[in-house]
Amino acid sequence: PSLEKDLLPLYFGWFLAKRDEDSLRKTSHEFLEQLGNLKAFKKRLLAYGYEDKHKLDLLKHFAKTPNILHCTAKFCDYGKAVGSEEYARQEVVKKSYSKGYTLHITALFATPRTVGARLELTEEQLLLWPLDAEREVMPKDSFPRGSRAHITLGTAAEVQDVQTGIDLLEFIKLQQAGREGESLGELTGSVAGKVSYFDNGMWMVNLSRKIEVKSIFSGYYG
Ligand code: 2AM
Repeated sequence: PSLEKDLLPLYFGWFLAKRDEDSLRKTSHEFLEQLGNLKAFKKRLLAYGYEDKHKLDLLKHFAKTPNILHCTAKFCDYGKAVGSEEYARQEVVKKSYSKGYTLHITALFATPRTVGARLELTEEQLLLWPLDAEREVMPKDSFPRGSRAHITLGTAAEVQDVQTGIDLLEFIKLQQAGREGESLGELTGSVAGKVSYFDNGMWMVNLSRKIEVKSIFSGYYG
């Protein structure tokens, strides 16, 4: 046994392969462009803090985009976050490290704060999902495991990345309460699907064809 402790990363997660990352960035632009051009969206600009439809460019609104597109599995904060050592010590985490995984994107969503992709984790991927991932940010509600799984695609200035998963759980909470959202049109092409509106500037498109992206499970130490 070594006396030295393993270094813990800022977070463990699935990192998109370069080619799929480039293509998902394009898909994200396409989503924001089509969403921003919807008549229904233009009528509901106030939620985004704009009164004049000529002033809102969604691509500019989400000023920050992550350097590396990924789905965070466990945020460790180099070991400062609760449960990081226990997480890293798990056999399944060690054995999955640097293995390839296909991620399944089922929906894209935008709120005044964040834009993201909703993921449907496989049974195998759920083994790497922390038991308290949902409770950690929304302790008062209960969600199926993996509900928070997402890829942050962008955030508005002053908004932290961690907000994307909170926004996603907000959508799911409404859906669990039986709210389907208002059906307000369809997007086409690579982002084809029905658009639902959930008040307060919360938009989601359920993709007619899931988007698959290749990824590698690893740690980010930057
Ligand atoms: P994200 O997973 O929603 O994109 C580095 O900050 C990464 O860790 C980001 O990808 C960020 O959000 C995620 N992150 C930051 N704080 C977190 C937290 N408290 N819980 C889970 N993930 C967090």
